Amino acid sequence: MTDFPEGFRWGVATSSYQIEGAVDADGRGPSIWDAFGAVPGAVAGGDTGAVACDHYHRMPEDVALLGELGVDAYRFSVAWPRVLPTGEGRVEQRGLDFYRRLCEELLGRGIEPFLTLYHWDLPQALEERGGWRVRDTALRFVDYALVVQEALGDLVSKWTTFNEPYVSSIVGYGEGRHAPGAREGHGSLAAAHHLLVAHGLAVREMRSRRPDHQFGIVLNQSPSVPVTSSPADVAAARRHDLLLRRQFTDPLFATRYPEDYAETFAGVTDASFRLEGDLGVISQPLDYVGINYYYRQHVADAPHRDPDPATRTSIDIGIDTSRLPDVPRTAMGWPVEPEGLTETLVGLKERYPDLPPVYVTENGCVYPDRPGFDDHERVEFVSRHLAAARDAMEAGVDLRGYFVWSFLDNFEWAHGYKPRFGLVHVDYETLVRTPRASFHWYRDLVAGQRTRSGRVAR
Ligand code: PNW
Repeated sequence: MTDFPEGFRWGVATSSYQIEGAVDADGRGPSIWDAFGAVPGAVAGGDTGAVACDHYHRMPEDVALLGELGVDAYRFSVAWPRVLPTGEGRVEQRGLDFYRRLCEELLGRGIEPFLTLYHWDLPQALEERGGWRVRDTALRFVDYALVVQEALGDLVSKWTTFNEPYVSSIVGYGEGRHAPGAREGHGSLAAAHHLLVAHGLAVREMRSRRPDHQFGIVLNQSPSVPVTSSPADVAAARRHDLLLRRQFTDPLFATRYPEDYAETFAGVTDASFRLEGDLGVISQPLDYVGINYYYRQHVADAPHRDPDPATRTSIDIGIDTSRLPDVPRTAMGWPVEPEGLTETLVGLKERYPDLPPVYVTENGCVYPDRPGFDDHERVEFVSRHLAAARDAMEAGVDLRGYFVWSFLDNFEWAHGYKPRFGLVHVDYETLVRTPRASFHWYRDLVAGQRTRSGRVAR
């Protein structure tokens, strides 16, 4: 492995609903994922996050494992319904205390907390008032963010507002594959916008209280590649790129709405959720942007499924993303294309010259387990993506760190527990944690890189 620069951050990532379990502990309120998990057929195997990895009760053991891994950064999320059980009003101190203890344990082992405020577990009470379709939820988010900053601001200085607003809005309110399971056009596009407004308002308020803190957002990004060079497929790939990326990145990093938005969503939305001044709020200067990269998107032109724009969902934009290239795939069925990470990072920098520094905040894979947890495919996957990240740095991208998804096997949303992304295997019967071969490999890699930077630093 080529060397990374001194100070490059090495981490692993998780999220609250995917690992914590303990959904009724210490006054936690229900989230949209608790409600969604109760809908028959919504999650594979009827799995729910009720127990998950029971991280809420096993946190010190898990942080000890992070210490063994030797990472210097841990990306996790705070569950809004643990802090404000109904999304607003009464603060649940026991929920905050858990995250305080987590941060103290991390710092005690020299691991910096990279805290995400929202990784998809909206308090159900707010969903019942419209969820992200309504602007009021953005205001409630700001209040929540300030409660957490006030409680943990002496321990945490890296604050990510949202993980993948695309998934919260378009997969949750458009495709319906995620909570809250809605299939809407206008509603899901309103959700996308309100998430961005919530981000901008929260950054503005949090920064005014703690100018010394660092603020960012995490976006899932990947190139949208047309399956042929025909004008129809090229246009389809551009529509897909708008849906997945530019409806978020243009407002965030260029203070504009994409010029092809109205045409792509004609009849689906009139964008009446946009208010005067929103772009100025959304485009707050950021200290970093996190990129989650898994695979490239391959897009072909296709007919709309619903001929009537008025009843169409936002994902029904005349595209087919099922035509995958003839390359090896992971057990998720995702094509392995590390060069897509280089293209993503370099492409972002080209489109947005003022892009803030970047972290790869998620990257990882699933393969079937074999006896002894010798997951050499994962080792190869991560090392090839690290090489691709290095290529992007050579090309001028200011990349500051890399986080493997994930530290532990966990609740993989609508897929339930079957896909295992962890460097650490979790036995869901006994909850015993067993490091895989990739854990030991990553530990050695990180140790080598950190010793090297240590030596350079002295
Ligand atoms: C990420 N989808 O994104 C998430 O941030 C993690 O929580 C998740 O476990 C990881 O990827 C692996 O899937 C996703 O469209 C992005 O279904 C998109 C989807 C799911 C997860």
